[in-house]
Amino acid sequence: MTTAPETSGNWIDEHHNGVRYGLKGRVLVEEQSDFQRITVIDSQRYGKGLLLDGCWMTAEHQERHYHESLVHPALCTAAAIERVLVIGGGDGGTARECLRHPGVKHLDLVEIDGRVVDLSQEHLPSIGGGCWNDPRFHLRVADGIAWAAEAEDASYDVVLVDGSDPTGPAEGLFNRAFFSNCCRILKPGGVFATQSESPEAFRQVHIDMVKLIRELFGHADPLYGWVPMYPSGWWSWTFAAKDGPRYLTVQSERAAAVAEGCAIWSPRWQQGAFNTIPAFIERELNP
Ligand code: SPD
Repeated sequence: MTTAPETSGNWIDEHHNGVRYGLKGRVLVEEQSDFQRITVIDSQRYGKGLLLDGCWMTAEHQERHYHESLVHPALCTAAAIERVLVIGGGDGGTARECLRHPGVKHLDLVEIDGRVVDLSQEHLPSIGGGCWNDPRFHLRVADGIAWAAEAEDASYDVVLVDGSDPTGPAEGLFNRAFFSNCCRILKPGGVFATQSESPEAFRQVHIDMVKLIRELFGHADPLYGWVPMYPSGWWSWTFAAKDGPRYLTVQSERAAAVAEGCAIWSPRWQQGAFNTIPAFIERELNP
């Protein structure tokens, strides 16, 4: 194994609850948009990366942990996948993974901050890949909370929430009103998924989210994986459906269409990731 030589540059850290999570690199862009502070960096270990309000969002050489974990468990298990809604996800990584599924015919990506899209396209083009020019892809620079509130009942097969942490512009992506609308706009047989924070660094937020989503949809379970630069590195995504825990059963034809191009996700990985629920969380969720 070779180790990259130490380069000059500064430590760029996310600070959370008395711990810092950092990469060595240099800042390429630092700006205040209408919604948040956006930082684009070039790091020694993971290539170019993005922070919002000082929190890690993505980086070129580890983004697949996050995007594959959010997308394929939903896209491989929903009854149909023709119409997909992505709320947040302005770097394009979630849309890119969705559009690898040939069954997706129409994808709305609703991102509140157009500067996240512009800067991702300019500095992190590999993350969105071909999504920006895919005829199935529709970029809506708009508030995802309002979009979900105004969308028609049963209008999407899959709803994915790729927001940031529950402070700042993403705060409203964690509450009852928002999740109720996500449930309402999901078609029968549809699957909902959201990033659901760290079971270690955001333990109570994580547990409260899973409980709330389960109450509203009827069925919801967290899946556990890793995003090395996020707080604690240990992360979760929560999947929900109204007609039973269909997100547990992978459709083999869908899986076959994407598995070879995945670095992390596979049907076996998915089964294991749902099963690695830590005992203390299982006790809280199933008292
Ligand atoms: N602490 C990070 C929470 C997850 C943020 N979403 C990442 C965006 C990647 N598309």
